[in-house]
Amino acid sequence: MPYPEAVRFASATEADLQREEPPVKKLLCALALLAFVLPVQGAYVVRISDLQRSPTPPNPIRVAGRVTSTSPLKLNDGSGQITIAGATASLSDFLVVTGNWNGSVLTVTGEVDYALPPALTEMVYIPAGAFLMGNRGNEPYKPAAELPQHSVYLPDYWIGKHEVTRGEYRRFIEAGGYNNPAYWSSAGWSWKKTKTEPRYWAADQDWAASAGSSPQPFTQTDSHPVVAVSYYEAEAYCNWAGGHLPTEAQWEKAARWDGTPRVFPWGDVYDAEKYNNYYDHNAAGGGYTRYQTAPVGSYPDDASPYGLKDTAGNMREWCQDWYVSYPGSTSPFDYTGTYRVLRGGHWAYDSGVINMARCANRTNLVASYVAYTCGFRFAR
Ligand SMILES: [Ca+2]
Ligand SMILES: [Ca+2]
Repeated sequence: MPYPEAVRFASATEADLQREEPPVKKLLCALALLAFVLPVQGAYVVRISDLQRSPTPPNPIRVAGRVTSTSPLKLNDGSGQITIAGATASLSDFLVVTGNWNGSVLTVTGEVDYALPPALTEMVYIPAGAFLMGNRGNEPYKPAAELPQHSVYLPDYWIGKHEVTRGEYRRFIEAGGYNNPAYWSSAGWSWKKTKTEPRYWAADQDWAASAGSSPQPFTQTDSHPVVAVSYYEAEAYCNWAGGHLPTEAQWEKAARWDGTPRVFPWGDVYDAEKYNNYYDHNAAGGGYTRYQTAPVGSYPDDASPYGLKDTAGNMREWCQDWYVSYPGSTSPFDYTGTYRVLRGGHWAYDSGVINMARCANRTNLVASYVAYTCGFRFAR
């Protein structure tokens, strides 16, 4: 086994791993995703995307990637995808397989390793089951894009309790992931070009001054959310960390479901003081100086029934879906290939502040969009 900490998901909970792993071990685990670029005895280790450029490596070869389809089995490493024969796995499993490549299919001949390093962040387990997605119809705003409310069944999954922090994103950068095309989609890699870090990465910022107001300088710590990441930068981090962006359905269920859907994470009544937005006066969010993010989890009331923090405010969050109307919509639309969805409100001024804090709210942007209101959450 090339992966000292290879973990089959069912054998340990994320919480167990978080509790029991000493920091050095956790670091080793985080680096496990990088291990497949190192030679493994008896098989050439090949990046999936390289199979398109160099289609006939000597067999057997060893590849790693995430399962994006189970029938046929397809592995994706963030920049390429191949079909696998002779093995089965579940959607989103991270696999390392050894086999023979014939130019279009890899037939597994060796063992199948499941390798998921512990997440860098605390993860919340959401059990399988159906929930009601979309606007309840009696909410203070009823955009057509949120209708109709409909039942969605989701298999169980894990989602970050917090938005991804600067400290976590720094690990990705320092491990070389930001500059490794293996973790980027081809569109993301061509967008990134020479960038070496997200915009507004410097700790000291003054977004009030840059917006033409009186200065309101503040310092972003490692506990503050990473800001101004494009969809591509969020996606690459998730690939490196062995997971993915939440789907809209995963995000919404975790943000509001309590047997019935809440309008806001804390309940049905709006309160600007419960979450980090432009009008609250919580000291963690700057008090009366409005132009700043807050360390994740600073607002105890911005908590969903499952325990997720900051789904109403702080950063709005990229989801992996294209922006498409719900089944049965009377105003159908389909922005597949154009707009990605974001969920939740954010810290900055927006005239739709109450509207955006609702769990059913959907906003959308092109994947390359960079703004200091946009962050993300990690799921697997
Ligand atoms: Ca605020
Ligand atoms: Ca948020």
